[in-house]
Amino acid sequence: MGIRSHQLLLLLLAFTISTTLLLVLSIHVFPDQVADFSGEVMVESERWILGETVSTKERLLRKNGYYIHKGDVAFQFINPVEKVGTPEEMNYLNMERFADISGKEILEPLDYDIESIRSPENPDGYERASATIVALARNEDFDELAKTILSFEKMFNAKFQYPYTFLNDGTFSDNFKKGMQALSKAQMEFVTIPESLWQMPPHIDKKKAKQQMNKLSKSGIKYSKDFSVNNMLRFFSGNFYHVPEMKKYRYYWRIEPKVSFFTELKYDVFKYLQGTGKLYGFSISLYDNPLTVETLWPETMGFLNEGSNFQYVNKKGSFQWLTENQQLPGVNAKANGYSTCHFWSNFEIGDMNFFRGEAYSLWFQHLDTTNKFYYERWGDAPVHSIGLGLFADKSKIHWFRDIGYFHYPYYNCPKAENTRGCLPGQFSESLELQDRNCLQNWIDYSIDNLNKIY
Ligand SMILES: Nc1nc2c(ncn2[C@@H]2O[C@H](COP(=O)(O)OP(=O)(O)OP(=O)(O)O)[C@@H](O)[C@H]2O)c(=O)[nH]1
Ligand SMILES: [Mg+2]
Repeated sequence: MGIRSHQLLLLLLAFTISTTLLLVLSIHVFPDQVADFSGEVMVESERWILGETVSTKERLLRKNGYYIHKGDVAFQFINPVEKVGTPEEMNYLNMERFADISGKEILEPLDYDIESIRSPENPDGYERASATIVALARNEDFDELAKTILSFEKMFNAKFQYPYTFLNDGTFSDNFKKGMQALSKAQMEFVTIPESLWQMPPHIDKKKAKQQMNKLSKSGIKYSKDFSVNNMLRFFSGNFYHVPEMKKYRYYWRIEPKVSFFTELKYDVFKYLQGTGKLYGFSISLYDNPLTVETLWPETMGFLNEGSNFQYVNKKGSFQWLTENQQLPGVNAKANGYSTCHFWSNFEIGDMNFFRGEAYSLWFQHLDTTNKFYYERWGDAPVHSIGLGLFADKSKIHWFRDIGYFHYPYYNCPKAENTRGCLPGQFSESLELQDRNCLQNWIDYSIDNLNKIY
């Protein structure tokens, strides 16, 4: 029995309607599945969806937030957790989310067997990790640094006695040395930094540097006439781990004058990093003044696009945190695509092998050749942060949420039974500074499961 022509027509009509329906459904109801197609079919369908021509690079950038190819590396903020609002609303939303998180009582990291790295009964025979507590200071910093050390000893180091390395571009006085040694039973080394690692490189145009720093100082940015601030920032960016006395060690904990610790720690933080394979720990994350890093991001892109440098980028990097542009879009624009979010470097616990490694070293050398540690006043905090954000797996960067800490004017303060003297969740005493906090962006874009860590 043959099919009649009107039956054939009906069949054809039904087929056309169902395929159109399927196409519409696949685009609107299952957009991810569509986005997972590869090749020209995808590009064609996306053209259809967006009504515009989209190159493969553009498509991947919009999908992943990064495009990493030889000579062609780009990053883009793609709003992965779909936060919507004006900058003010975004600030408020982030504050609320952060307050929620801070309301949870925590104690120690959950992603490691902390019992296996408890403080010893007697620190004398303790087998320590390869680590040092490092402080850069001048003789006149003695009083303020002594207060830090007293607080640090009480909260952590009296139990472990990790050795201290004091660094200075000048010479430490006998009073400084004797006074410090009286504060702790731990070993102490007092080091004069080799000039080659500290001094302004000879090819810097001093007149130009002075003009640039004068300009910045009018915007309230701290600098010193003798360029010691620039020397210090460059030293911490790319040289502190090359000081011969530092080369003995793998891990460091940086401390500073005028900081406070509020948490009594009962585990070895260095062994925590070592055991988890983590590379870096921070306590506070905030936006920077974009005037000091106007071209740090473009110069970095220049490096990544040279030769085979694209290969150094870690595909699991913290790209969204580095490129976020919702809370302070003006800051991102002035910094040419860099959010300016950084780990505040007056507190750092890290693995110096990361900084000594090929990716970070070559990138730092590239940055150094631009002379912009002196012409723009790049800081060690954004330099460390961009380096880590690009070359390290984000899961290897640890927010030491449990360590209560203060460096004027910002806090990290957990709600924890072993933390006293700070207000849980407080970022700053000044309400006006609240929008400087970008820790919530770190939590949203770089931590897969916060509850697994604390
Ligand atoms: N030896 C030496 N140490 C320095 C010099 N400049 C800064 N430091 C130290 O480097 C660290 C950072 O300097 P700070 O003045 O605290 O810089 P900052 O944290 O950006 O600024 P503050 O907000 O004032 O603390 C501190 O440990 C200082 O003691 C210097 O020229 N020589
Ligand atoms: Mg300081």
